[in-house]
Amino acid sequence: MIEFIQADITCIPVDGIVNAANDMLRIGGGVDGAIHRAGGPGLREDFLRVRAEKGSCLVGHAVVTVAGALPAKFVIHAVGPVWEGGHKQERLLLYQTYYHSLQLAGELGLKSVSFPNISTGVFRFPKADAAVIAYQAVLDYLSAPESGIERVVFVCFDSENLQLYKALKEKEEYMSNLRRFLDAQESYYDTALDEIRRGRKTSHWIWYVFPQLRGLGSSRNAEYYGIKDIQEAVAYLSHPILGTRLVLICEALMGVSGKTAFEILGSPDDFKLRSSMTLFSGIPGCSPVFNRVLDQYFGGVRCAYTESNMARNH
Ligand code: AR6
Repeated sequence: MIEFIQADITCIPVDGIVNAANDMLRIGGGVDGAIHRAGGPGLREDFLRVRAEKGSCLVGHAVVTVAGALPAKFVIHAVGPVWEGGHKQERLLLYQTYYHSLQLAGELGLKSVSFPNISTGVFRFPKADAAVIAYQAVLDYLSAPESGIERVVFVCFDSENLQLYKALKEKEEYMSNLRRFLDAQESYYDTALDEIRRGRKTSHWIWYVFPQLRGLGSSRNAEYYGIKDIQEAVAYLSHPILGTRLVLICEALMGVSGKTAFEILGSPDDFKLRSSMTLFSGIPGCSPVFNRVLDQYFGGVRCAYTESNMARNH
């Protein structure tokens, strides 16, 4: 279960409180300062022990201490990324910060975990982006088979963050259905990228690496991996792992020279690529690479089925 409230995180009883720490494990201000003040000497002593032992913590990862006087068993000190404009993998790193914190909590056997809005204070991560990433990471983790966590609470300090999380609740169904792509790509994405880089697809992964609108094909895979509508396509592109990977493999396609889509992918996968690019190039604010693929491989001609169905369910 996912909850969101506006409160001081040090006052909410849970098994594990996640803290927004820094890579040098220096005790800072913001929520970090509040957690250390409320945790008192018990937390401080354990934190200094962990810092002496580890020295630092990588961005996207976390260290664990006892919680001292806080209403919790443990504090998970997670290091989010500093926002530097969005081109230094900040989105992926923030996703990993949440995901790794939950993995640690799961390993400790915790049932309930609270999060502040990591990186959105001194580290300047845009709040709306950060909320989508945090929510997606939690949904992905909770739907993983190894998850034993029953309750995640996003503790927002300000009302702006609270409103952002409330709005995401309505998109939860779309965001949680993306797990099917993560599972499939875990085994096949690297192979797919490698085949594209070598200019010849030799195995079967088209449905979940270049997703298309549902209804285009009638096979089990086409149905299962079919994108339901534009909202699901938007959620797919906003996913820090799935969206990044789609752009990356399209860039790899653009790096293949002197071959047609048919020569690289065969048929009908060349048409599936065109449908996928038609779908994703229609999402506002998307990467320009999808249109470039359409131009280079299809002379700019788009998939008519996809276009008309996108118009219908928009
Ligand atoms: N409870 C819940 N949320 C809080 C609280 C609180 N008591 N206090 C602040 N927030 P920040 P960062 C919110 O700056 O951006 C520290 O110095 C706050 O409104 O605490 O990840 C560390 O040592 C904001 O939305 O963390 C690092 O060096 C959110 O917590 C650095 O700051 C995060 O703001 C980490 O920066």
